[in-house]
Amino acid sequence: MDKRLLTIQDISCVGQCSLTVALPVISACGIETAILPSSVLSNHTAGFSAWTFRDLTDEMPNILDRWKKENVDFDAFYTGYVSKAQIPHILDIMNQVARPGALRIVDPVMGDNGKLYAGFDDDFPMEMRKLVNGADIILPNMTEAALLLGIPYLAGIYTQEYIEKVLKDLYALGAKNVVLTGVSFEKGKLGVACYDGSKFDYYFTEHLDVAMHGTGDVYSSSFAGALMRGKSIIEAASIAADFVCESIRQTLPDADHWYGVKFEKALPYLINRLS
Ligand code: PXL
Repeated sequence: MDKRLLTIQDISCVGQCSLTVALPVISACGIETAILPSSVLSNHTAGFSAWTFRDLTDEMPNILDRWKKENVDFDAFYTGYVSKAQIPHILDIMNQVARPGALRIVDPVMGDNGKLYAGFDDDFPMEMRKLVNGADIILPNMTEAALLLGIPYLAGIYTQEYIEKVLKDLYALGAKNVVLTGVSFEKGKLGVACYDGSKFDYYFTEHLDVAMHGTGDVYSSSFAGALMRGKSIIEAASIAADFVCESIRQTLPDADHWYGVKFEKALPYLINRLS
């Protein structure tokens, strides 16, 4: 049977993030992608002056009920930007409409550059731990790692010893695999560190020194798509890193394009890497 993935995150109508990234990217990987919108915003919250927000928590149990009656189930769940109140509903969904061996891929979307995104309270990271515990793979950036662990956020270049301690501490929160993004051991190189409880894996790319929104969602979506296509965790983590770089390269010529990356133009590259 072909694989079917459910992704749970917001619809930011404009802004090249969350579901407007996950749906096209994972579909382009050849994987049937079902969506559960956690909320609808006019645009994302990082850089626009304001936004509208419609919470959809109340629909979650209704939708789950329908799916159970229709025998709808999934091979994988991939969660992104969600709220505190949604976490128990998401756990219900993962428990009740899973095919045998279904994967739980959790991007603990909470913040970037050392700060929580607007709209999340300081107690959110403790709730997010409930999604992390029991996940097959978590994909935090360095900010989200610090928030989950309750440690200060450090920017810049890290020692291997520091990164491996962070990976072990994240693993101890109950995730079977940790894929940590935004890792750098030397100037000019940026990448990802993976830990499965016994061994560490690394992959680095050229550090394109520009800050662009939505790259975390482009990363996690392409990781999920590649993993569902049968790639190993380190292969999927590497393909996703290269796809983000290619998306940034496609965006650089347009200096006015500030709110996201032009991942659409990089999709042929991603498809090529998977074939
Ligand atoms: O890219 C993460 C993200 C997702 N959804 C919303 C956001 C952000 C980042 O700011 O605001 C609504």
